[in-house]
Amino acid sequence: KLNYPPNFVPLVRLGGNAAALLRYTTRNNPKPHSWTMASRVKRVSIEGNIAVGKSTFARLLQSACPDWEVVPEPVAKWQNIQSGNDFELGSECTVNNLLQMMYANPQRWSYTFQTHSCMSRMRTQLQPPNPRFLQTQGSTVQLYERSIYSDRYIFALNSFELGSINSTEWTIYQDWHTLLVQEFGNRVALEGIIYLQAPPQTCMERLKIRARPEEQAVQQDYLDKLHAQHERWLVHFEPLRRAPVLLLDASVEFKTDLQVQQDYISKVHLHG
Ligand code: UDP
Ligand code: D5M
Ligand code: MG
Repeated sequence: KLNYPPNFVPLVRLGGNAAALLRYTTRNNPKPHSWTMASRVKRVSIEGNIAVGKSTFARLLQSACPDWEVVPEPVAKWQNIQSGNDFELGSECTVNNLLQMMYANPQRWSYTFQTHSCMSRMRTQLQPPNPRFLQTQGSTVQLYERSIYSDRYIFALNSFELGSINSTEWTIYQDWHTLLVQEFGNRVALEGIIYLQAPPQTCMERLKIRARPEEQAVQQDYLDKLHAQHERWLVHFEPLRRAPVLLLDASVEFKTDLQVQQDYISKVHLHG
């Protein structure tokens, strides 16, 4: 028998998101906001090529909009996969860097990487907002760096086109991805996308400045392909037109130029 707290009202008919959020707010706050307030969550993702400046832009938005919940990309988790931690049996804990394994041997590790990154993003997108960010008026905004959609329509697709995942793996990937999106549909749907667009050469320069060890072998050619995938997906792909895409020119130095920052932040506000 399920033991609901006294103020829990099952709202199953409102859908998964509603029920999950209510459970969350009920558990964390004995006097939850009215349901209609808590249910208005806007999920927005920042998309763009590797090293275009997504994390930098997310940090800018976080300081400009402190009431928005900015959820970072779980890249540190991919660099730190712990296995064999069954201490009771005395086995050693091994730490694997899946990001490095994928770049070192894409044929062997790309499918594994895609399953892991998509599951971690799915988990992120299903997270109800931290009560700290729940708004009593207007919408609660959750901002992600990339999404379960770019995982599929940019990276997994690209891996398949490059031959790093084979046609059997691609079929299996699409099968479970479609099922997850169908099942969790309204709990993961994006309300909008911010597309940071820049020539792949600029991304290569920034990738070198950042100097993440795992990415040392990344070639210009790979960023060119990812750029083409972004353009195909965010500029030309019909079904996405339902989620408005705000295109920002990331080739300019927005990290240091305060005027550009102000302009982009006001565009984000105008858009939303
Ligand atoms: N960067 C920069 N100018 C910009 C934006 C970013 O020099 O206008 C640098 C940033 O400091 C970092 C690198 O580019 O060293 C990649 O940025 P970030 O990690 O934000 O990129 P992401 O991979 O998250 O898109
Ligand atoms: O992305 C973080 C790093 O992770 C960068 O090297 C790209 C890689 N990445 C992220 N998602 C995927 C998927 N789904 N497949 C393959 N590689 C991926 P950054 O752009 O630096 O924030
Ligand atoms: Mg980043």
